[in-house]
Amino acid sequence: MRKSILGAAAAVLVLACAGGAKAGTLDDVKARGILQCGVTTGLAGFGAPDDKGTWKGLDVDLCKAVAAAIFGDPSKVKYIPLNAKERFTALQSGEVDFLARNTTWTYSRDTDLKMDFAGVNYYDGQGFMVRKALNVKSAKELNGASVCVQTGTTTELNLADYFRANKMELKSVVFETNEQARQAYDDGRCDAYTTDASGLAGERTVLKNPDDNVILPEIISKEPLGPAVRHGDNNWGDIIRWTLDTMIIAEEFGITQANLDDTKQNSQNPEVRRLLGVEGELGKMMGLGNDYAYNIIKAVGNYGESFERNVGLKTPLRLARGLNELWSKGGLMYAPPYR
Ligand SMILES: N[C@@H](CCC(=O)N[C@@H](CS)C(=O)NCC(=O)O)C(=O)O
Repeated sequence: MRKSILGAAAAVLVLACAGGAKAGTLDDVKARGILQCGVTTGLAGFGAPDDKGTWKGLDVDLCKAVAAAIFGDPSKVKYIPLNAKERFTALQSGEVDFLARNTTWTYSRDTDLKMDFAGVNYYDGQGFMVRKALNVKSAKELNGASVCVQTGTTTELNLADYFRANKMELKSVVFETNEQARQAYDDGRCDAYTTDASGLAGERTVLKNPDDNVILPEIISKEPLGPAVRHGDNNWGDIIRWTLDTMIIAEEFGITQANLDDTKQNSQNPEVRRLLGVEGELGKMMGLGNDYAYNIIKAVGNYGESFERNVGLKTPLRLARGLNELWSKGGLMYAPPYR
C-alpha cells in the first residue's frame, strides 16, 4: 500500500515536471509576467544589443511582438543570449519560452530534437566571405582553403557536404562562438568565413575593414530561419505562428504603425476588421485579448517595416527583400487567411 502511494506520488511529480516543460507555456509566461526569449549572443540586424544595451533586430522584433500580443507591452521581455550549441537545450529545458534566433528549420531539429517551427521569418542560404586580396571569385576555387566556422550549426554540416560533393579538400577551423569564428577570420587565421548569407552581411559590418572583404556569389544551401518552440504545446506554437503571420498580413493590407489607428477606426475590409479586433473575437481562440494583433502592429509594425528597419537596404546590412518579399510581389512571405 505504502509502496503504491509512493509510486503514485512519484508519477504525479514526473507528470507535473513534464507538464511544466510542455503544456501551459502561455499560463507560465502570464504568471511570470515576462517572456523569456532565446536570442543570439549578438548578430547585427537580427539580434544584438545597441550601444545603450537595448536589444534590436528582426528576431528581437518577434520577441517584442509576442510580448505585445500577451501583455500589450513589448518591453516585457527578458533576452537570453544563446550560442548555436546551447540554444536547443535551453529550449528543451524550459529556460526560454521560444527561440527567435536565426535558427534553420531542418528535418532532424523538427523530429529528433523535438522542436516545432512556427514559420519562417527570414528565407536565407549559406554563403562564403573572403578577403578581396585573395582574388577568389567563386566558392569553387576554395579547394584546400581553411574556412572559419561555428560549431552546432547547419553551417558546419553544409560546409562539409559542399566540399565533399565538389571533391575539394577542406580545412575547417571550428569555433564555439560566432565572435571567435569571425575574429579568427578577421585576424587572418582562415582564408574564408562561412555562415548564413544574412549573417555574413551582419558580420561584415563589424570587421576591421568591411570593404576589404567580399561575399562570394554561391549560395550552397537552403536556410529557412524561423522561431521555434518545444513539441507538445500547440496553443503556444499557434501564438508564435500567428504573431509572425499578423505582421505578414498587416503588410499585405498596407497596415503600418503610422496608419494603424486610422485603419482600425475607418477600414471597412472584413479581414482587417477581424484582425484589429473590431469584429469577432478571434484573439480569445488562443487565450489572448481581442486587441492582440493591434498591439503587435503598434509595437513593431508590419513585417516589411521590421525588415527595412533592421536589415533592409537603408541599414548597414543592405539586404534586399528577395525571397522575403510578400508572395503577391514575387517572394515567399505568405500567411493563411485570417478568419
Ligand atoms: N542558421 C544556422 C546558423 C545559425 C547560427 O548560429 N549562426 C551563427 C553565425 S551568423 C550565429 O548566429 N552565432 C551567434 C551566436 O552563436 O550567438 C543554424 O540554425 O544552424
